[in-house]
Amino acid sequence: MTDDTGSRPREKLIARKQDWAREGRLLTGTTADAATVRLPPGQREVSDWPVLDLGIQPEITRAAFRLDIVGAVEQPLSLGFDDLLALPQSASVSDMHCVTQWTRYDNRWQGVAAREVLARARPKATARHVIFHAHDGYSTNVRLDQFDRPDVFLVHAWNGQPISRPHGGPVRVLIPHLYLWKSAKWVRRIELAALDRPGFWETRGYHNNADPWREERYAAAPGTL
Ligand SMILES: Nc1nc2c(c(=O)[nH]1)N[C@H]1C(S)=C(S)[C@@H](COP(=O)(O)O)O[C@H]1N2
Ligand SMILES: [Mo]
Repeated sequence: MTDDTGSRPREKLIARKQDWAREGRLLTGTTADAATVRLPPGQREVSDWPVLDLGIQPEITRAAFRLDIVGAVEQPLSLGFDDLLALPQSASVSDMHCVTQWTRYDNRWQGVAAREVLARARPKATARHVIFHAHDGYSTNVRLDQFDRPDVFLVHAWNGQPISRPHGGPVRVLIPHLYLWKSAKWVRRIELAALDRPGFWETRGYHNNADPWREERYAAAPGTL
Protein backbone atom coordinates (compact mmCIF):
# COMPACT_ATOMS: atom_id res chain seq x y z
CA MET A 1 0.00 0.00 0.00
CA THR A 2 2.75 2.44 1.01
CA ASP A 3 4.21 2.85 -2.48
CA ASP A 4 0.82 3.47 -4.01
CA THR A 5 -0.65 6.11 -1.75
CA GLY A 6 0.34 9.54 -0.69
CA SER A 7 1.05 11.74 -3.62
CA ARG A 8 0.09 10.47 -7.03
CA PRO A 9 -3.35 9.85 -8.54
CA ARG A 10 -4.01 6.12 -8.69
CA GLU A 11 -4.97 5.96 -12.36
CA LYS A 12 -5.14 2.16 -12.44
CA LEU A 13 -7.45 1.99 -9.47
CA ILE A 14 -9.68 4.67 -10.96
CA ALA A 15 -9.81 2.82 -14.30
CA ARG A 16 -10.60 -0.47 -12.54
CA LYS A 17 -13.43 1.04 -10.57
CA GLN A 18 -14.88 2.47 -13.78
CA ASP A 19 -14.73 -1.04 -15.27
CA TRP A 20 -16.60 -2.38 -12.24
CA ALA A 21 -19.39 0.11 -12.86
CA ARG A 22 -19.58 -0.99 -16.49
CA GLU A 23 -19.65 -4.67 -15.55
CA GLY A 24 -22.03 -4.26 -12.63
CA ARG A 25 -19.52 -5.97 -10.34
CA LEU A 26 -20.88 -7.39 -7.06
CA LEU A 27 -24.52 -6.76 -7.94
CA THR A 28 -26.74 -9.41 -6.35
CA GLY A 29 -29.96 -8.01 -7.77
CA THR A 30 -31.60 -7.98 -4.36
CA THR A 31 -32.61 -5.31 -1.89
CA ALA A 32 -32.93 -5.46 1.88
CA ASP A 33 -34.75 -3.54 4.58
CA ALA A 34 -32.26 -1.47 6.57
CA ALA A 35 -34.53 -1.71 9.61
CA THR A 36 -34.14 -5.47 9.87
CA VAL A 37 -31.01 -6.38 7.89
CA ARG A 38 -27.70 -5.04 9.10
CA LEU A 39 -25.43 -6.23 6.28
CA PRO A 40 -26.50 -4.72 2.94
CA PRO A 41 -26.74 -7.08 -0.06
CA GLY A 42 -23.43 -8.10 -1.60
CA GLN A 43 -21.37 -6.74 1.30
CA ARG A 44 -18.79 -8.54 3.42
CA GLU A 45 -17.87 -7.63 6.99
CA VAL A 46 -14.25 -6.68 7.71
CA SER A 47 -12.54 -5.90 10.99
CA ASP A 48 -9.84 -3.56 9.68
CA TRP A 49 -10.51 -0.18 8.08
CA PRO A 50 -9.29 -0.08 4.47
CA VAL A 51 -8.08 3.20 2.95
CA LEU A 52 -9.64 4.19 -0.36
CA ASP A 53 -9.00 7.39 -2.23
CA LEU A 54 -7.52 8.84 -5.40
CA GLY A 55 -3.99 8.54 -4.05
CA ILE A 56 -3.47 12.12 -2.98
CA GLN A 57 -3.62 12.44 0.78
CA PRO A 58 -3.32 16.11 1.66
CA GLU A 59 -1.68 17.02 4.94
CA ILE A 60 -3.89 19.50 6.75
CA THR A 61 -3.05 20.46 10.29
CA ARG A 62 -5.77 21.41 12.73
CA ALA A 63 -4.32 24.93 12.73
CA ALA A 64 -4.62 25.19 8.94
CA PHE A 65 -8.02 23.52 8.75
CA ARG A 66 -10.86 25.57 7.29
CA LEU A 67 -14.30 24.52 6.15
CA ASP A 68 -16.57 26.84 4.19
CA ILE A 69 -20.33 26.41 3.93
CA VAL A 70 -21.40 28.30 0.83
CA GLY A 71 -23.96 28.60 -1.95
CA ALA A 72 -27.69 28.64 -1.33
CA VAL A 73 -27.50 29.59 2.35
CA GLU A 74 -28.65 32.71 4.20
CA GLN A 75 -25.48 32.77 6.29
CA PRO A 76 -22.29 31.51 4.66
CA LEU A 77 -19.87 30.08 7.23
CA SER A 78 -16.12 29.68 7.37
CA LEU A 79 -15.10 27.45 10.24
CA GLY A 80 -11.64 26.80 11.63
CA PHE A 81 -11.01 23.69 13.71
CA ASP A 82 -11.61 25.61 16.96
CA ASP A 83 -14.88 27.00 15.58
CA LEU A 84 -15.98 23.46 14.86
CA LEU A 85 -15.07 22.37 18.40
CA ALA A 86 -17.04 25.33 19.79
CA LEU A 87 -20.22 23.97 18.19
CA PRO A 88 -22.24 21.35 20.11
CA GLN A 89 -20.36 18.05 19.95
CA SER A 90 -21.99 14.68 19.41
CA ALA A 91 -20.94 11.08 19.54
CA SER A 92 -22.46 8.31 17.48
CA VAL A 93 -21.87 4.69 16.61
CA SER A 94 -22.54 3.55 13.06
CA ASP A 95 -21.57 1.05 10.39
CA MET A 96 -19.83 2.01 7.17
CA HIS A 97 -20.32 0.40 3.78
CA CYS A 98 -17.89 0.76 0.88
CA VAL A 99 -19.07 -0.05 -2.65
CA THR A 100 -15.93 -2.20 -3.12
CA GLN A 101 -17.74 -4.67 -0.83
CA TRP A 102 -16.44 -4.10 2.69
CA THR A 103 -18.61 -3.17 5.63
CA ARG A 104 -17.22 -2.22 9.01
CA TYR A 105 -19.53 -2.34 12.01
CA ASP A 106 -19.64 -0.24 15.18
CA ASN A 107 -17.49 2.76 14.43
CA ARG A 108 -17.47 5.27 17.25
CA TRP A 109 -17.47 8.79 15.87
CA GLN A 110 -17.19 12.20 17.47
CA GLY A 111 -17.95 15.44 15.72
CA VAL A 112 -20.60 17.98 14.87
CA ALA A 113 -24.00 16.98 13.59
CA ALA A 114 -24.73 18.18 10.06
CA ARG A 115 -27.94 19.65 11.46
CA GLU A 116 -25.98 21.92 13.81
CA VAL A 117 -24.14 23.36 10.83
CA LEU A 118 -27.30 23.64 8.71
CA ALA A 119 -29.11 25.42 11.55
CA ARG A 120 -26.42 28.10 11.49
CA ALA A 121 -25.99 28.40 7.72
CA ARG A 122 -29.77 28.31 7.13
CA PRO A 123 -30.33 26.80 3.66
CA LYS A 124 -32.36 28.97 1.32
CA ALA A 125 -35.75 27.67 0.23
CA THR A 126 -34.22 26.91 -3.18
CA ALA A 127 -31.51 24.60 -1.75
CA ARG A 128 -32.05 20.95 -2.75
CA HIS A 129 -28.57 19.50 -3.15
CA VAL A 130 -25.24 19.44 -1.37
CA ILE A 131 -21.90 19.21 -3.13
CA PHE A 132 -18.80 18.39 -1.10
CA HIS A 133 -15.41 19.62 -2.29
CA ALA A 134 -12.21 18.17 -0.84
CA HIS A 135 -8.54 19.19 -0.74
CA ASP A 136 -7.49 16.36 -3.08
CA GLY A 137 -9.80 17.57 -5.85
CA TYR A 138 -12.43 14.95 -5.00
CA SER A 139 -16.09 15.88 -4.97
CA THR A 140 -19.34 14.10 -4.28
CA ASN A 141 -23.00 15.07 -4.14
CA VAL A 142 -26.10 14.16 -2.12
CA ARG A 143 -29.62 15.48 -1.91
CA LEU A 144 -30.08 17.95 0.94
CA ASP A 145 -32.62 15.64 2.61
CA GLN A 146 -29.88 12.95 2.74
CA PHE A 147 -27.45 15.35 4.45
CA ASP A 148 -30.11 16.81 6.76
CA ARG A 149 -30.47 13.66 8.85
CA PRO A 150 -29.57 12.95 12.46
CA ASP A 151 -26.98 10.27 11.59
CA VAL A 152 -24.85 12.64 9.46
CA PHE A 153 -21.80 14.30 10.99
CA LEU A 154 -18.64 16.22 10.34
CA VAL A 155 -16.33 13.93 12.29
CA HIS A 156 -12.91 14.55 13.82
CA ALA A 157 -12.45 11.41 15.94
CA TRP A 158 -12.87 7.68 15.34
CA ASN A 159 -12.83 5.16 18.19
CA GLY A 160 -11.46 7.79 20.54
CA GLN A 161 -8.56 8.93 18.34
CA PRO A 162 -8.22 11.92 16.00
CA ILE A 163 -9.06 10.81 12.46
CA SER A 164 -5.79 9.98 10.75
CA ARG A 165 -4.63 11.68 7.58
CA PRO A 166 -5.26 8.59 5.36
CA HIS A 167 -8.85 8.47 6.58
CA GLY A 168 -9.46 12.14 5.84
CA GLY A 169 -8.36 13.92 9.00
CA PRO A 170 -8.57 16.34 10.57
CA VAL A 171 -12.23 16.48 9.52
CA ARG A 172 -14.28 14.36 7.13
CA VAL A 173 -17.93 13.99 6.32
CA LEU A 174 -19.79 10.91 7.54
CA ILE A 175 -23.04 9.85 5.85
CA PRO A 176 -23.33 6.31 7.19
CA HIS A 177 -26.60 5.38 5.48
CA LEU A 178 -25.03 5.76 2.01
CA TYR A 179 -22.04 4.02 0.38
CA LEU A 180 -18.88 5.55 1.77
CA TRP A 181 -17.83 7.34 -1.42
CA LYS A 182 -20.47 9.94 -0.44
CA SER A 183 -18.46 10.73 2.71
CA ALA A 184 -15.77 13.19 1.63
CA LYS A 185 -12.40 13.02 3.34
CA TRP A 186 -10.31 16.22 3.83
CA VAL A 187 -13.46 18.25 3.27
CA ARG A 188 -12.79 21.88 2.34
CA ARG A 189 -16.12 23.26 1.16
CA ILE A 190 -19.76 22.27 1.47
CA GLU A 191 -21.86 23.88 -1.22
CA LEU A 192 -25.65 24.01 -1.10
CA ALA A 193 -27.31 24.33 -4.47
CA ALA A 194 -30.65 24.38 -6.23
CA LEU A 195 -29.33 22.09 -8.96
CA ASP A 196 -27.56 18.77 -8.59
CA ARG A 197 -23.96 18.41 -9.74
CA PRO A 198 -22.55 14.85 -9.95
CA GLY A 199 -19.17 14.40 -8.30
CA PHE A 200 -16.03 12.36 -9.07
CA TRP A 201 -17.50 8.84 -8.98
CA GLU A 202 -20.99 9.93 -9.97
CA THR A 203 -19.56 11.06 -13.32
CA ARG A 204 -17.72 7.73 -13.67
CA GLY A 205 -20.60 5.30 -13.63
CA TYR A 206 -21.52 5.30 -9.97
CA HIS A 207 -25.06 5.78 -8.70
CA ASN A 208 -26.28 9.24 -7.79
CA ASN A 209 -28.10 8.12 -4.62
CA ALA A 210 -25.88 5.28 -3.32
CA ASP A 211 -28.25 3.52 -0.92
CA PRO A 212 -26.49 0.24 0.07
CA TRP A 213 -29.72 -1.59 0.95
CA ARG A 214 -31.08 -0.88 -2.52
CA GLU A 215 -27.70 -1.81 -4.03
CA GLU A 216 -27.43 1.55 -5.70
CA ARG A 217 -23.84 0.88 -6.71
CA TYR A 218 -23.88 1.92 -10.34
CA ALA A 219 -25.79 4.35 -12.49
CA ALA A 220 -26.79 1.85 -15.15
CA ALA A 221 -27.52 -1.84 -15.50
CA PRO A 222 -24.51 -4.04 -16.38
CA GLY A 223 -23.34 -3.73 -19.96
CA THR A 224 -25.42 -0.69 -20.80
CA LEU A 225 -23.01 2.07 -19.86
N1 LIG B 1 -11.53 13.58 -0.45
C1 LIG B 1 -11.82 12.30 -0.74
N2 LIG B 1 -12.82 11.71 -0.09
C2 LIG B 1 -13.15 10.43 -0.36
C3 LIG B 1 -12.46 9.70 -1.36
C4 LIG B 1 -11.41 10.35 -2.04
O1 LIG B 1 -10.74 9.80 -2.94
N3 LIG B 1 -11.12 11.65 -1.70
N4 LIG B 1 -12.81 8.39 -1.62
C5 LIG B 1 -14.16 7.97 -1.21
C6 LIG B 1 -14.30 6.53 -1.26
S1 LIG B 1 -14.48 5.81 -2.78
C7 LIG B 1 -14.41 5.80 -0.11
S2 LIG B 1 -14.78 4.15 -0.15
C8 LIG B 1 -14.15 6.41 1.22
C9 LIG B 1 -13.04 5.66 1.89
O2 LIG B 1 -12.77 6.20 3.16
P1 LIG B 1 -11.59 5.53 3.98
O3 LIG B 1 -10.35 5.62 3.15
O4 LIG B 1 -11.49 6.30 5.24
O5 LIG B 1 -11.99 4.12 4.21
O6 LIG B 1 -13.79 7.76 1.13
C10 LIG B 1 -14.52 8.49 0.17
N5 LIG B 1 -14.17 9.87 0.32
MO1 LIG C 1 -15.19 3.64 -2.39
